[in-house]
Amino acid sequence: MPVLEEERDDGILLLALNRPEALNALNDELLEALLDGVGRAAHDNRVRAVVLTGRGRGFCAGQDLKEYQPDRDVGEHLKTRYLPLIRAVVECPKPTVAMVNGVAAGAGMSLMLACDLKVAATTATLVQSFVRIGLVPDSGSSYFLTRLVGPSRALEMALLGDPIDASTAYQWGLVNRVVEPEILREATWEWARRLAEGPPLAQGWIKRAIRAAAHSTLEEAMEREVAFQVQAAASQDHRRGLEAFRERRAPRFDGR
Ligand code: LHQ
Repeated sequence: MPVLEEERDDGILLLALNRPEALNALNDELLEALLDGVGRAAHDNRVRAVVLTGRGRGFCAGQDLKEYQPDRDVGEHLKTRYLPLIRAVVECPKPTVAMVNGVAAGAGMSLMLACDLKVAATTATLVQSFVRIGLVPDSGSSYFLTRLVGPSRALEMALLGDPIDASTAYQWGLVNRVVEPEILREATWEWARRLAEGPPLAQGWIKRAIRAAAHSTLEEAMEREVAFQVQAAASQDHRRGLEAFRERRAPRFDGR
């Protein structure tokens, strides 16, 4: 069985971590498959939205601690595998959705946080488990967490290492939507389908603008908005959007 399963449904690409016996912990093979999968999705015109999920009862338990040896060069491991993966998800021009079916721990939570939208099952939990094994948040967790929940809650999660349930994650703004496990796929698909029908060029610029705004001044953000808007306004998708609005019908976007 492949450690990463791929399913395609029109413009939606599902990447499913498939090591359920280890709650989809990340070993070298899975890390490589994920980086390859997200990288290919970025360049494949048929892919218009990417959904990440886990098979079995977990989303992702972070680094596989059974395969990991502490005498290994951790810095090198992070820099050559984890950081490129987080960058690839954040910089992917297609919208990414985490379908959080179960526990997301350590770098598994970082991976979830790197996605643009998060739909969680009521049974999902999030845990900054690093401190429990004497480590510190990595793979973007300190960055994403602090921006999403503020330093006080970020410190609570990172220092205590206690799991939070899906409803707390929703109240704190760590996930966008919480649904019963039976309808997790349906609810995720509702959004993924809409994203896959959206204007790809504008979506890419929206991602870049919002991500960059987190560390920009108002002036810098507005300048960036102008630059992206000039390009968006010159697109065929924009003309199609306007026509559809005037004719009171749904637009068809194709990324030109
Ligand atoms: C696992 C794992 C796992 C292997 C559950 N590995 N088998 C990057 C690079 C370099 C240095 C290190 O750091 C990093 C980044 C990181 O991600 S560090 C953080 C690594 N992850 C963790 O510390 C989480 C470890 N796991 C847990 O704390 C718990 O398993 C959680 C809270 C995720 C789930 O708890 P439970 O629901 O009670 O499940 P469980 O503990 O019974 O696990 C089920 C099985 O999955 C079990 O195997 P077994 O054969 O006994 O049934 C676990 O051993 C296995 N598993 N996480 N990371």
